[in-house]
Amino acid sequence: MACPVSSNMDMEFGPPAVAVVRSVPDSFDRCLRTGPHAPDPALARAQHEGYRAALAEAGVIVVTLPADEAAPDGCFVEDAAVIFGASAVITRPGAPERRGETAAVAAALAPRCALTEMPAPCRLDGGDVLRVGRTLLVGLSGRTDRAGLECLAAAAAEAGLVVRGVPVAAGLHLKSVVTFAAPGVAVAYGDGVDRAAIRALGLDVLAAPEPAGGNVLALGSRVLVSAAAPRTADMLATRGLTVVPLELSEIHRADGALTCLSLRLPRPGRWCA
Ligand code: CIR
Repeated sequence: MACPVSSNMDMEFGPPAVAVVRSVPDSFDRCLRTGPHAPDPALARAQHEGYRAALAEAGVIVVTLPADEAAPDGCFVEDAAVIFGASAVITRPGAPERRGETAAVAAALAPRCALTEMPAPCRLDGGDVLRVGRTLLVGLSGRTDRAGLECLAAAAAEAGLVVRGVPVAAGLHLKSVVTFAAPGVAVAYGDGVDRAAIRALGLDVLAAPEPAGGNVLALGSRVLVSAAAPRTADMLATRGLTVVPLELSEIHRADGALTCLSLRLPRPGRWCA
């Protein structure tokens, strides 16, 4: 179902047509992480299955790439590309350990989008790119630098999109702490990102009460929310959204969340979160 547009847009928001995901490897317990507890790969795999099922229930075609044991963080496909619609950029991930993940993602996207590859020394993770209409807000984080932003901006301009930068003072990525929830509405956790930059996109910014509430995945009138953020879920439900809670404990242990587990391709003429 398409939803009304918000103010900076001349395209309608809607759920994605297709989501590309990648299975969780047995090596997931060797992922990059900042917390003390390694994730359990088997439980993470079950949670990943729940995520795929939630996408499918929302009418999204789910394309699942096989796990690669040499890529412990490979299930976080969002970081490997930025999709504009008919075209996409394959990123140069900010963490050197993750650069081997992009080839499989590029191969999966090649039949669906015209691809360009971000050259060295640019660094950019897709988790730092928040799309709202024709604007891409790019987080300047520990993973994404100014050169990555400028490289993305050049490719985005060809797709009719504009790029703006915003410093990320806390959190792994921009979308670790702020995401689009519904037309006109974003959720943000903490003060690591200047909310004026989000409001400048024409969005109201709702304060997420829990850290896991800063990353939700908007799928039309439905929104996926971590089960670790029940108050954020209630807040979004009072806005009339259909909230789908998902268990993600092992994904969070790897510093991941909802958006980073998929690459979403919009329906023709629409944009998606
Ligand atoms: C990493 O540190 O790169 C992974 N363990 C987590 C990546 C999460 N990706 C994302 O939020 N876009």
